[in-house]
Amino acid sequence: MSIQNGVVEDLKAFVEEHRPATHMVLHHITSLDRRFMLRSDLLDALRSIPEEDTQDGIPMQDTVLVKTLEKAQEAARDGDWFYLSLRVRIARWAYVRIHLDTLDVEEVSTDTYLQCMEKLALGTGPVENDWTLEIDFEPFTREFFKMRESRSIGSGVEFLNRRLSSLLFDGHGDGDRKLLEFLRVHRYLGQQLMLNDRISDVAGLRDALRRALEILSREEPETEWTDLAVKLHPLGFEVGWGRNAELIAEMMQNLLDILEAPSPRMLEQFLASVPMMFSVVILSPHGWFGQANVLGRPDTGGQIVYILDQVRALEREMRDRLARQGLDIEPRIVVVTRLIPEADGTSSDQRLEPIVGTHSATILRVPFHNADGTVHPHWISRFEIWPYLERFSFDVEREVLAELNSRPDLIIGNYSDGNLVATLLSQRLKVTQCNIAHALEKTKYLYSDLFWHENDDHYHFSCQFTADIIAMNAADFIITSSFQEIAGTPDSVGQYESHGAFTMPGLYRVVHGVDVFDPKFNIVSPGADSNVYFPPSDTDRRLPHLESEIEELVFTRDPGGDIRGKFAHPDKPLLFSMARMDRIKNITGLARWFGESEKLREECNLVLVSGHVDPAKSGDQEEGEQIHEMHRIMDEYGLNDQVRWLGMHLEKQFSGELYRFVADRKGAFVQPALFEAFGLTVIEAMSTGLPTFATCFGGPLEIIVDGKSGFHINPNHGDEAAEKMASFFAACKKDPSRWTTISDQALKRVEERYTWSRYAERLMTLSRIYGFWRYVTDLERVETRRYLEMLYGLQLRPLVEKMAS
Ligand code: UDP
Ligand code: LCN
Repeated sequence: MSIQNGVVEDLKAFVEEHRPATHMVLHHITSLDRRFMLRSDLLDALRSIPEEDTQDGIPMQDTVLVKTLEKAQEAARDGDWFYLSLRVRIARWAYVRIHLDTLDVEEVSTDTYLQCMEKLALGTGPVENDWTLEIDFEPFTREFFKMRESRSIGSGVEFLNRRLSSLLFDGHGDGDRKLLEFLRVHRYLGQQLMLNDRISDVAGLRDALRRALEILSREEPETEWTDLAVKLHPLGFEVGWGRNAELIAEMMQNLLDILEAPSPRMLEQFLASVPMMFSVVILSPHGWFGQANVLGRPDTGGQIVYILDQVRALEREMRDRLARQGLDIEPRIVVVTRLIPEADGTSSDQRLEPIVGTHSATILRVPFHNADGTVHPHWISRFEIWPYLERFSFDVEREVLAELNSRPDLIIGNYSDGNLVATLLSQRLKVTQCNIAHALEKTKYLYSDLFWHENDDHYHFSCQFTADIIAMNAADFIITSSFQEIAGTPDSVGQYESHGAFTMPGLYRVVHGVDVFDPKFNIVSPGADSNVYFPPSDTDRRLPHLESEIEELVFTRDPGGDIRGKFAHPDKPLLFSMARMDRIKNITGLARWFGESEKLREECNLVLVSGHVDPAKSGDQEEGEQIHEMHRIMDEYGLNDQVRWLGMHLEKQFSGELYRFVADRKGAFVQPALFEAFGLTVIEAMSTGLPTFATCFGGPLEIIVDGKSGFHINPNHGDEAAEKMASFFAACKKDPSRWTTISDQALKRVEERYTWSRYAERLMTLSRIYGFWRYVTDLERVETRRYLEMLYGLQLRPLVEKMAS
């Protein structure tokens, strides 16, 4: 019996046996008279059941009934039926309904449940002959391997390696022949690599490997390929096995071992060395992508920081690997974004911009075209760009091919728009596709699917969610920064998981959107640039010339212009926060908690780097509202001598030194967001040894081990968060080693898990394994591709056209 069925059966059994108790609990909930209930509403209702209410001596709260109801993510009432979507475990769902009179419990199918939600959302009765498109990917993936355990989610490549080694070499298949063919396809600009056609079968390959190993055993380990080529070439080997005799022998021995009896580790190690990554295209279409003066503009934040750091780390890794393989090839990385002619003093109007800190990576900017063929001159919000992307993908294809002189070996999409363009390009060029979401919008907004219609003119989620579903299913692999991004926590739904089943009434119903048990998901977390974010004790690398500038900015300069507030007691430790001034970042929330907490105000001063102090400087409606709110809070609580608000955007080197400035004074960092998809500032702060308090909703929950390498705070309970921070400062005052312990643990945590070098190593290994997987299993997946094309052509394109008209 599946876990889902087990839970439903237990519920049925309880209800049958304890009808009055069931009736009482349901009556308690439904008396709230709500059509839809969120998990939090249900939990509140369940917790308000009086403690004296018991069943067979057990408090009602502990019964199977209440425990099962606590698993509901949503509930809704339709006449006498009470519907529940139960998340019985991480990423495992069951849908049930309970009849409020007869107390019948029935498990219902996903589509029945979704249909009921549609009916309730639209406020219609059962509609005769109602036909709605159902999107269902399950039939296409039935044949594929899926993981079963929730703890395997996000470790797709390990699972795949195990499967691959057994599938390829189980003695029945022709795995070794496929491997031979795979080794023969590698070329670089017409130059054959690895094997030439002197080796025609597996027996020949084994024989050649043995003879080559014999030759190599007589050579000095450092002998270079160029000196060995005359001996190895006649056996059928080409350049690519290693720079010198030692490395070549190691790789050849590894292959012989694999042909004898493969293990997943060996296979991974071997594939990781195959020279197949020479050029990578990274897509981030929505623009303001540059290296100076672009961060802090609408829509640009961590994604740009992430990509620029990613490129530097990837290029280093690609160069190292190629050098190790004995290939004198300069790898190419091209970041593609849009060219914005009205660039407002930034470099966004330049076609090409070399990326600082790399040998040859570059930003390539391609303009958006209007329907009449003219170039669109201005920035466009990420919610509005759908009509431009198809044409953009064709223009990019041409420009990238010209720039690289060949197809890229890997295409990486970023965010919904980049992942859609990556899909179109990868399908046309037949290149491995990797997706990175950064933030999926669906979970950020309450009922963004069920009540999509209400906000579609503004957000165009009908386009965005359709594009997301298409891109997720098209990708060969998806990397995420955390586990929760894929499958949440025991209590909360993952960002990808929320695309498993949902409905957009009147548009379509998704019964199997994306399966988080698919091995395409891999957690590969980013890092913080170690040249910028390092601990204060690393004095040689510090930038002392910035010290007086920071001192002036934080303490001495008179308020006015971009600054509000000046500390009356500058000797107190600093509580620091830095983020874009979006509502969800909750910087205003933090100011309010601070204002309301006598204790916190007593212990520390608050420094905020966010938005603009002058609302006239903001061109963004949401930011403007937050700025006004911030002024109101500072007025209301009289915060001018305890809060320093710096309404400016800081350059990276400067902010690195600012984190250390705060650490020098035994301060702390706080990330108070209502939800944070990952949270680069959290690892930046931790990398500089700052004790960090960060939201428990989203990535920071995984980054920080609460109480050990930092602290979690609940943004919905600001008073508790303020108390936690105040107690920490008070404890540090009494015992300064408290600060050092947390600081050391923060440094250790990021060093172990969040570094760009580890990221680049994983990404390069993954791209080879998924490339190989695609090759040997013929993972073109024609059926899925055709289905995706239909969705694109018949669903997304009309939506986009409607939006443009
Ligand atoms: N940032 C910055 N200067 C600022 C504000 C932010 O350099 O004045 C950087 C910050 O250091 C971090 C990024 O912007 O690298 C924000 O990324 P995060 O993941 O925290 O949030 P996002 O803005 O992507 O939602
Ligand atoms: C977008 C976000 O919202 C952040 O949480 C991430 O850290 C950033 O992108 C980089 O992935």
